[in-house]
Amino acid sequence: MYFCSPKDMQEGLVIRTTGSWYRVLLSAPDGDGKQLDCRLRGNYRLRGNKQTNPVAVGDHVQFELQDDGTGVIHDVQDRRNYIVRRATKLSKQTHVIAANIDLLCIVATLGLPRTSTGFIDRLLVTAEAYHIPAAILFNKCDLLVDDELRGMQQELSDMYRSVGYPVLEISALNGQGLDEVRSLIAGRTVLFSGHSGVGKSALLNALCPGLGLKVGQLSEWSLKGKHTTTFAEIFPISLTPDGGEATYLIDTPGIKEFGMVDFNAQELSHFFPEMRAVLHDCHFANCTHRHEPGCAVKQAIDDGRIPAERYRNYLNILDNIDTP
Ligand SMILES: Nc1nc2c(ncn2[C@@H]2O[C@H](COP(=O)(O)OP(=O)(O)O)[C@@H](O)[C@H]2O)c(=O)[nH]1
Ligand SMILES: [Mg+2]
Ligand SMILES: [Zn+2]
Repeated sequence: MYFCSPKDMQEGLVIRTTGSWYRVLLSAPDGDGKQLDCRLRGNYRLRGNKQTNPVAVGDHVQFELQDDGTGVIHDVQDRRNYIVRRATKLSKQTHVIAANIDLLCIVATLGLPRTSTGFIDRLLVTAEAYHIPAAILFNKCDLLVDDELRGMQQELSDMYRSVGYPVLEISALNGQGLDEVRSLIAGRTVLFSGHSGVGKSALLNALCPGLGLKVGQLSEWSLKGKHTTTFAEIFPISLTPDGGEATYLIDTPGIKEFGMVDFNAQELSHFFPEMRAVLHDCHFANCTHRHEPGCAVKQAIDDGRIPAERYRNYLNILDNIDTP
């Protein structure tokens, strides 16, 4: 039996997990980029038994430094949010992929390849369900060469801004909007998601030239190279040449697309902020906003307060829930 005084405890961020080892980045100001490997205290108890892994990438932990230079994790801070994967299709157990995500950046393109609003809305709904703030980056804006295309882009951007999401029109190729992306992500832990080919790798390279990601590869962007893990990993990057405040990129080589939350038909409209704002005025408390009388959501669509396209995508997702 021994007692550990608080001064022996240090704090850090879990950036990689392999088996029973956790790579921890020490918190500033003592940290200064220092990393060490930690194990979990032997008698560490899982909170509940629904999750297979007690510590995940993105967790803030308290650890005690050992004589051999490794650490022992004593405590894991409560998570602001986390994304999970089911251990198996039918299993109730879930594996936490990453925790404490500050921002989901959805990278989308009007063309080459076209990203549908249905796809964007599914990602937004998932982010809402996970309590992760989301932003949309429309890349390849250098390809908007005529008024018609520019008009289409404007309409799309306006629609998502009107329902409350930050939208940036950018080009990884010519640098348009990249300063805005830098301010959006600076100092935060960010997950990038979007179809293959929209320019995620090109964008990250443009933001942080040292990364050297392969562009034009079919596979999902991945920072690994050095390691061959299929687990999620966090990469501290610097957006300024002088190596200022770190930004953390989450790489999830194992998952094709950010997604996979189970929700029921009743909950779905709560994940559309513009519907959430009015649905308490629906006549029926369990309104699905399809055809019920006295529906405040349908009224808001008629009044132009809810974009018809968002509502169409809502109905599509609802149909998929009803007939999985
Ligand atoms: N015109 C244009 N092409 C881009 C832009 N960003 C990426 N690309 C091209 O789009 C293709 C796919 O880019 P990549 O970064 O590999 O996409 P990822 O699959 O999302 O990582 C490559 O041929 C890039 O050169 C952009 O802003 N404008
Ligand atoms: Mg890529
Ligand atoms: Zn309704």
